[in-house]
Amino acid sequence: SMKILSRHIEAEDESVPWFPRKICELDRFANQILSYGSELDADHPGFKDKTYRVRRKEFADIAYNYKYGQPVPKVTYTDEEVKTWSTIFGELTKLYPTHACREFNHIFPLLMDNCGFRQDNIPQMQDVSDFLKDCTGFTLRPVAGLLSSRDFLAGLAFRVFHSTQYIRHHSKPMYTPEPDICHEFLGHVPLLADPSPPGSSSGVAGGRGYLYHCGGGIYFTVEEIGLASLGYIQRLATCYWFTIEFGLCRQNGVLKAYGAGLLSSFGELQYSLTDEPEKRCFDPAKTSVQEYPITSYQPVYYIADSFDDAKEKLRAFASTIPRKFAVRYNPYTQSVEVLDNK
Ligand code: NLE
Ligand code: FE2
Repeated sequence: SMKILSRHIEAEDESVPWFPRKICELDRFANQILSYGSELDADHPGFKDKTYRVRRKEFADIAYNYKYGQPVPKVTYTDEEVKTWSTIFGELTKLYPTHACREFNHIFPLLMDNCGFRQDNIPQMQDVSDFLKDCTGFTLRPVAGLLSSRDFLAGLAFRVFHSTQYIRHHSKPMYTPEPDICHEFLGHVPLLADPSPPGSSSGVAGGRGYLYHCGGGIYFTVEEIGLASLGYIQRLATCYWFTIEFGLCRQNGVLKAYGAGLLSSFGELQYSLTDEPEKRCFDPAKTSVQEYPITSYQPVYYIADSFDDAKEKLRAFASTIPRKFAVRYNPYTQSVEVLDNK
């Protein structure tokens, strides 16, 4: 059986990189943003737009300065930003009834009733975070751009979802390779709010929380942090990509989207359910090594038979990963405990 190591005894193996043990230690990720951040790449739609770049810098500064426990600063969105949101919100809400999985459609009206989801309003992050906290214990914290998979997944272990606060450039509402507030709020938030108890066998509900917390958070993140090999992080991140971000599922014999990257792009949401892209059965051993583009529609999607089935497969896969020590999350102290395997 396992015994808890004192917090003072560090994992001495230097091959295990640092990872957060306390929720406040997520503050250390703030300055570890990859590529985009406030420095936009040259082919980015906002690259030549001076005003947009300045605006992105403002959002980046909010995220850099944010510390655990503070309220997320309110943002007054410009008319142009609200217009972009409106276009996206309008197009997506036309598609959701036919294209989104049933759990998503069940939750969506609650967001409209409780946290300011409207076509003419970009919701405030703190309001959305408060609502999620009531539903599932998840909270949001602002992030300037892309975190590494390892950092992002580590946040999920604490039920903290790193969320961007800026909006995509107005010239390309249909699809963006970067996460933005539309992606976070319209794509991720609805299923993060799904309160069904873990282990419930009814669809995404339990399954989804599971993918995130036990799958994305615990089985998928915190345990793998004990691994020496970063190669595994890559595989776990790839499973995340093909489920949480771009997953399709079959409901009553009909294909539906549950991946956030689809649910926030009215271009790719439509495309994903046509015959054009290839569809394969979700199988972590194979899915985890699938290559994928990150700046265009996906050529291949993986279909989950049911969320319970996907969850079981993920769990079985995660248990095959060798690790040096196990960990568990203690919700009372919001900390990760390292367990000795002896
Ligand atoms: N392609 C998505 C969208 O346009 O909303 C964003 C994906 C972020 C991983
Ligand atoms: Fe995402």
